[in-house]
Amino acid sequence: AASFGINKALEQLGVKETNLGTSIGSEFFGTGETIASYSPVDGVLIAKVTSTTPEDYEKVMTTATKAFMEWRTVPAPQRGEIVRQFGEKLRELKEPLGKLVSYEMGKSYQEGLGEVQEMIDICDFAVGLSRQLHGLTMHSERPGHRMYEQYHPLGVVGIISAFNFPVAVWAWNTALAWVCGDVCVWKPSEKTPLCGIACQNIIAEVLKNNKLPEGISCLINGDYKVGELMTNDKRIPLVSATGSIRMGKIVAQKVAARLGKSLLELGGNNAIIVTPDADIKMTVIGAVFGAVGTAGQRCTSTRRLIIHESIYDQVKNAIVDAYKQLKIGNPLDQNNHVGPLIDTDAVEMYEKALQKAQKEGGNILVAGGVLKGEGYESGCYVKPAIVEAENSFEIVQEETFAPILYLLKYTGGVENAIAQQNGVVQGLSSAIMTNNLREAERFLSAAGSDCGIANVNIGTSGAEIGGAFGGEKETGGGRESGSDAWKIYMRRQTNTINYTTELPLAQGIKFDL
Ligand code: UN1
Repeated sequence: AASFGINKALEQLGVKETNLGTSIGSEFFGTGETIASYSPVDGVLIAKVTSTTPEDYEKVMTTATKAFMEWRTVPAPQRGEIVRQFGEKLRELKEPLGKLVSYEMGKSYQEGLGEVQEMIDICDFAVGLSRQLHGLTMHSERPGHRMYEQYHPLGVVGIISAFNFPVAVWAWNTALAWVCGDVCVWKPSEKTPLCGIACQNIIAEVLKNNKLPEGISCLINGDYKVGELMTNDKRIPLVSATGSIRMGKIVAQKVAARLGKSLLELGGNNAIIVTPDADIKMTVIGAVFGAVGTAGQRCTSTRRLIIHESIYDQVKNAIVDAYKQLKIGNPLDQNNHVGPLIDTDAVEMYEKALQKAQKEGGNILVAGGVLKGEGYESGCYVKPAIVEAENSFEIVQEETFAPILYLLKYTGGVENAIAQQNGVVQGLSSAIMTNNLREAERFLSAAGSDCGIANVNIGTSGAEIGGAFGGEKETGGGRESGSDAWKIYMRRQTNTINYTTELPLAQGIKFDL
């Protein structure tokens, strides 16, 4: 861990050898079993974190609930000021935090920095939003009456995040939730607990400097059992969960059983449609970054290319050529394009997926494989693979969190490509590469892509924070980040005020006493 300045980064972020993993602001405690965090970069133990026991959790929830009573009455623009200060701290610590993300999760340092940039961007967005939590006013049907609506703070928001965006997803939720007047309890992935400790240290300092109740930001750690404490907890009106479809179905049912709200960001099976009018050079860049960026571990990663038969060979050859340039290795070394997968379990899933693709009749164009030898000691480095396949293959229908790209062919009009693109259970991100206006508009129309994100001449990944982020069907339907995604973090109230001395009833009902 001595190389690439990791030790210094850990020190700057306040990450110790063993960290207490339950926290209310700057107070860290916890006696649960320790979770060891190994880096997929070099297989070295980075540090340990204690997990949260049910008793620890009770303490968190009691304090968080109390903190909410106070925080909800702080004017929203003042809450925005706290988020502004948080964004400033993130600017100061962008490099060490980006480095920790890279080292603990395995994405490239550039992408680690990009992730922290997303946190900074959402803070800026939230600061502006803190003066724009607007409701509408309506005209009453009754004389001397006025109607309007307000958005009030909701309560304690539970956040369950995944390893692949170990810091940004938390910030998308918290930055909005905090300006909305909520307090947050966060369970990061047990695969990236140190990113959680680092982020909590950053916000804790801001809360302390402003003498605010520290329960505004709480951290819990552990596996799904710790997450379940939140999904079953009536004191948590909203659970925001990012992860697999399997996890999302469990969370959704548990939260719905108590009529809570859930915001789900689940799997994607994102495709780029490449039409005869596509710019091939742009297609190659978009597709390759989409497929191998973050080693194929984004929920927006490009998993399928749906290519028109007339340009199929040309596109195929260009992409296969581009794959030859890819350098795989230590993600902190900026000469490398592709880092490791998160752990050896992920490597196993990747290998199984490739075997299955072949068994189902897929044609391996760029062979995968696990890398061995110097620099690959962690056992987590794999070669990005390309397989010619059919959309109907079972394995193509699944989201494999690894750099495997499936090439699919279509004939005839763009509607045939759209049918393949929509022909999966997931509905997160989608893209079309075309200079043909008719094709592009059709793709964006009501009869076009059924995804939450649909792009023209851009790949499937790398969404900006300003838009609402999320997807349809088994992706879970939640929306985070920009646009009006903030509304789910608030409770809506319709108010009708009568300023007369009469009490007329709505709908003209007569009720004389
Ligand atoms: C995720 O993979 O969970 O659009 C989120 C993107 C990023 C976010 C991905 N802004 O690729």
